[in-house]
Amino acid sequence: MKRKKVVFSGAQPTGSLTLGNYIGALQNWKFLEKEHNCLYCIVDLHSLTVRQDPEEFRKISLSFLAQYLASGLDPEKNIIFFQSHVPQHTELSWILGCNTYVGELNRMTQFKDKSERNRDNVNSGLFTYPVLMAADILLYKTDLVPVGEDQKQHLELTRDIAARFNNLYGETFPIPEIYTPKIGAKIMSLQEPTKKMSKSDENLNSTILLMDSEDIVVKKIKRAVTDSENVIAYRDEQPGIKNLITIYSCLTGLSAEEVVSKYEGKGYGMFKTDTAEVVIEFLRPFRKNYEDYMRNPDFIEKVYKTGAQRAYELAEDTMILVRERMGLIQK
Ligand code: ATP
Ligand code: LTN
Repeated sequence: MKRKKVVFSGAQPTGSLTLGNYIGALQNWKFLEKEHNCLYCIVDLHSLTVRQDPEEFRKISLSFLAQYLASGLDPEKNIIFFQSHVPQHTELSWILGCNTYVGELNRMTQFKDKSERNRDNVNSGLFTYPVLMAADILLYKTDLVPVGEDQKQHLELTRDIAARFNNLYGETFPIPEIYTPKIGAKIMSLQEPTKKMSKSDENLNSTILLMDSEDIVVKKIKRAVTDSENVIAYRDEQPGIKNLITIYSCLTGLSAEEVVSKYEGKGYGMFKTDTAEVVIEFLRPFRKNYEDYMRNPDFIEKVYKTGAQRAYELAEDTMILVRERMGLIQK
């Protein structure tokens, strides 16, 4: 029988998931769970590259797990776990780090951006962040990585590291492919629609959080920056409107062209009201599910403990091979 493809992805537990995270990544995670072996990780060690308050961090991490489940991921079908519960991630990260050049890491745009923004804490974890990400992916011999467009560069590096390892030590890792949505791979900030919507944005009006209340969603969409053309068109010259059309399209399944023709001749006011309605309709069941999961900490614990156990076994299989290939003495 043909081996099912392995899918791996993750998000950092910082802040709260945004509509950008959902449309760019989680919507595809759910789609892929049907026919693939999927691992969906909460990459808590990656979050430590920025200083976290320990109490708050613990809460956010658990809340992320509930958000994964609330967005519809089935814990029976998928392996859902915390990165820090499977120590092979950091072990492989060290080994891959010894096969990654400083020059390669220096080219990473996320490192440049994040070190600009955290000038007082440009730590070595921030620099080697992409190596840990490569380890996450390669540890499970992943074939497909569903992420947003901003992760393209990191995935290219992962592919280079995998190919280099295979060349030096023998065929070990499949070369993973990126999997992005056709439309919605980069949802933009509502306030600066030429910039990506990001959960760490300080301007709260820029992002729609999956946890936002209905009133807040209406306010944020009403305030979304548009332009003075007053024509609903899907084009780069109107990035604010284009972004709202994208959101509308991704949440309803209508194509961008269908959304445009539906609102032909209509004003921005009406389009924004309807877009807010579409978002609210989508968020309503999400919030209900989230609250149900948060009332059930035993279930949450069962999900992440089972997830870690299953992930550990797969990870150890790969590590036995990697240690062998590298000439490390087996335990
Ligand atoms: P941060 O601001 O903390 O860096 P983030 O919002 O970029 O966070 P991540 O945890 O880095 O979120 O990303 C989780 C997943 O969501 C990744 O696959 C990423 O590519 C995707 N993603 C993040 N923002 C967007 C966006 N605006 N549009 C589409 N996909 C996105
Ligand atoms: N760097 C990613 C999060 C991440 C990830 C991964 C995504 C860490 N490890 C492995 C896919 C596969 C981000 O979105 N910032």
